[in-house]
Amino acid sequence: MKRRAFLQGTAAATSILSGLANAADTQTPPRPKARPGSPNILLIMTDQQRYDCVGVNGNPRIKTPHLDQLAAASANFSHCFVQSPVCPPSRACFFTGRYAHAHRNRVNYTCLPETETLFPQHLQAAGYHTGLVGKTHLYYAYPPTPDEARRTGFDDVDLHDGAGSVDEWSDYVTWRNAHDPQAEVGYRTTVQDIPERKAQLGPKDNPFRTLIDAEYTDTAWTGMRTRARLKEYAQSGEPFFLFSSYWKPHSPFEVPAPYDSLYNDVDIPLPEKESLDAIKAMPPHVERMIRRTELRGRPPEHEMDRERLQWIYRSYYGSITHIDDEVGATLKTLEETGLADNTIVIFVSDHGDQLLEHGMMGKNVFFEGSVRVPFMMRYPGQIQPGAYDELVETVDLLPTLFDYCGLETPYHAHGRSLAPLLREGDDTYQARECVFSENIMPEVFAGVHNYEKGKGVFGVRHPDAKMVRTRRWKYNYYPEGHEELFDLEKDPGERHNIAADPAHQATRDAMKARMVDWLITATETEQIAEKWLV
Ligand SMILES: [Ca+2]
Repeated sequence: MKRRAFLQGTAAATSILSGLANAADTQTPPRPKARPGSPNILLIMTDQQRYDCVGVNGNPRIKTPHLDQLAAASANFSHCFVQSPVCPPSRACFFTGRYAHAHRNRVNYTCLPETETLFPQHLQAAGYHTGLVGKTHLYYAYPPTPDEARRTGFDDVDLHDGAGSVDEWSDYVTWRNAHDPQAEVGYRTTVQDIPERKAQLGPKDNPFRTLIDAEYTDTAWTGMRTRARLKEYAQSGEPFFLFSSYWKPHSPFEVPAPYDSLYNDVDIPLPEKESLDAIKAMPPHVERMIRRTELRGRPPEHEMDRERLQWIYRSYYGSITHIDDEVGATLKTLEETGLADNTIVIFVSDHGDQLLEHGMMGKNVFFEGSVRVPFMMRYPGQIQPGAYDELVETVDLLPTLFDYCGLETPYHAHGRSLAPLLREGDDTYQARECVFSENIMPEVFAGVHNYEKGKGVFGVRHPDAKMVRTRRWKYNYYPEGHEELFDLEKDPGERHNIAADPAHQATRDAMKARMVDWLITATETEQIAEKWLV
């Protein structure tokens, strides 16, 4: 090496090393400038909100005026399906653009492999500033601390992953302890949990009312912190991605005044009562999910008192209206700060809630109540507003956003960009013929942990179940050959399993072939290198 070149090399090496040392000191790796004109992204997510629990989605009773207004200016999708009907697996699908069997974060409170890259990390690398407010349920390591949230790609973290056991790492709980004059009231406590209050409940009093004032709830805090971040970002002028993630309307259905009484005079239609015979006729994996409370020695959920169920519906609706008010205030802030025109706003939920359809509460199953979610996306001038009934998957969000940001979609992502569909005059979008979902329905939900490898729990094998759905048909496969086939045109309530009906064998076989095709091809890009070693 010539001396001059050696010196230059040494200087460059010293400069790189000092850069690395500085980066290590400040914890902020050097970041490139974002492309001029890059759009901002505001992703608003609720937890466990059904598709049909937004007014504009055909529900005449629920009050969601701000979401209805957002939908009118957005592409509002009627057939968006989550790729796994439970929090962390579903969220990991949104954030990696990959199916759950590929990213392998399969059940609650398990962790994402560190080989998976989440889209805030990609956006950081493209010069974006990133922020989280509320719940992530995404982590490489447990517990879910604010530092762990930073590691998943968020520069600014206001964390509330709270589900009781993780409250010690919640920024919301810390904030409430400092500000709420009634901080001693448990944030999931409802009036029915307090014997003297329960005794005073009249027929028009909601037993799910929380004693916390609305302004100190996690819903209000999430809205408030979202708006504070938007104001900061408007000042900085950097392009941003902000994840505004509400914990509600997730059970246990606590709801503050005045939202607790908003639906007092409304009789919300309840699902018909499921018979034990009908539940026993379902695949054993689904039956166990529905009857899991009995396995814990509690009363059967499917026999829940109808009046209690009516209050649950009123409380669930009340929580959604509360979120709607916060979303309305947030959209107003977006206007007032001048950010609205260059910000993509997405509203979506991570999965639904059965709300006693088919005899069960919660999710984890493939019925429409669990897998179909509200999904709307607004981007003034770029997205043609309207009702879209195409079948879409939540893994499509990542490539869609990357399309709008002018970024290359990561090689390992599985979704397809919706941008050509949403662009006026572009007919290049290839509609999906079917959508997929998958889930391990773990024994932890049954409250029993005596899983035996290869044998399951009480003789039911640990079920990794799969769903494939076209416009008309839904086919579900469970271990050891258990199947369901529903004709959604004739049987939208999914009450008649026709998988064994001789008249429908050709359809069943065709759906099963779709499922197998998906399983053997969904991750194929991971096996193909740009240059083959031959
Ligand atoms: Ca969830």
